Amino acid sequence: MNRTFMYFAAFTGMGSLFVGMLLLAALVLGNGRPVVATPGSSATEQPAAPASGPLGEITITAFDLGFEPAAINVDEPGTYTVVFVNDGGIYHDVTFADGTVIGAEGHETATGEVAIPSEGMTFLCSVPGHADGGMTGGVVIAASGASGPPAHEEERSAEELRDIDAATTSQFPAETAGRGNQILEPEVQSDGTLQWELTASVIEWETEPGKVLEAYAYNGMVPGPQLRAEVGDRIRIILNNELPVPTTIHSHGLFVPPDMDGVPVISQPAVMPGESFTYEYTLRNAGSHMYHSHFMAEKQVPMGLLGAFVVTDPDAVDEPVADIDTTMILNDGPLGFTINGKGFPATEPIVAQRGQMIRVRYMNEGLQIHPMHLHGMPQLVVAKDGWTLPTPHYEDTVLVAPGERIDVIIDASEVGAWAFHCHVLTHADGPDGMFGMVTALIVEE
Ligand SMILES: [Cu+2]
Repeated sequence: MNRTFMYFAAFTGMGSLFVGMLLLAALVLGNGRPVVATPGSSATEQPAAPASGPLGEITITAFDLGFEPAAINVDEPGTYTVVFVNDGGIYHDVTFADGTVIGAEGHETATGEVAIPSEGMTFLCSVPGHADGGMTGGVVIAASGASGPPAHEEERSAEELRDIDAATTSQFPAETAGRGNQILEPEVQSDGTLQWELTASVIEWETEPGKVLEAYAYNGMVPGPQLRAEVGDRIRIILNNELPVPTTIHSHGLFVPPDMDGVPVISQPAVMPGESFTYEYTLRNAGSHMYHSHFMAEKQVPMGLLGAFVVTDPDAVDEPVADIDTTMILNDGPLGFTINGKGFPATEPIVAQRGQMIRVRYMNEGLQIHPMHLHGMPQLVVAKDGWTLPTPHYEDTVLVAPGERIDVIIDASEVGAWAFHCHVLTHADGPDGMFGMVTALIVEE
């Protein structure tokens, strides 16, 4: 894959540039070190701290998604009052490494206390995905020198910033264990029914090199197996639940009978651990669809219980022609910001020959919007939620909201390696360079 990297090296400057912007912002906005000695009138006893009352005040401002300042110096260990200003639009918290949590709804402020030990302490936002998105920081004791939390961008030289960014990007596409979204061929029954068996279980999933996380998976992969069939097919999905919790499967975007819709109580009982449930119906509408858990979905889907369900119509007259047909399943949450279950540099590039037409089926199974931006070539938007658009149109940044599927056609006209990433920049770039929702389109001559 050396050749891939050589192409890709051409745009490694993107990460450095963004980190440079962060550094500049930190220098401009960094409002000194807001540590002011105050009498400890409202002190509570903190056994871990050498002093009995707050030594001063630390102000941490949260935004979507980061902390300002992210690196805080205090003069000595001890208890500090923390003023947590949430300038973001959604709930954030500051969770210190000792378990102290101070949270606030959007545009609100909360106050608490934290005992900073002599070695300093890191903090993050505990809302799933936010730490990966950049909401991390640390408090260091100024007098203690080099010990303490990892260095932050303010403390790194330009050469270090360049090298840290390059160290990640040069691994692309990095090897990791497991590959999701693999096509699962159905077992064709004697009556013609296409049958798939999906077993939900807890697995360990490597999202980036060395980053192994607990995940929920169908058939041991995240995303689950890709199902493909045609309009008019009779299909059967047997769900086996080997999770320690109930689950169900909802077929997202498909016409189904109400008792096959996968919503607990409304359409079926929840499928308990050790139980199975069979979904069976005839496919009535083509398009890029999905299947996913509909039980405590805010946890189970980000944890990995999701997959692509692509239905084609052999009689369609308006179907765009494509040489390469690929799905890009977007997710965010406990597994980080991922494309097809992996974060950069473990994402897979799309490789095409010049002149080939590529169909990308975006599917957003996450909790956040992801505007997917391709460098070098426009994207022709041809379908939304499985429905072909009467008038396709070009975009260079295609917004994919949670639950949406957007199909695009890319004419691979420009030879080279082109960055392909979510343009919520905190989903794609951070203090250590590019990560998360970044991949590349490589067009070969
Ligand atoms: Cu995004």
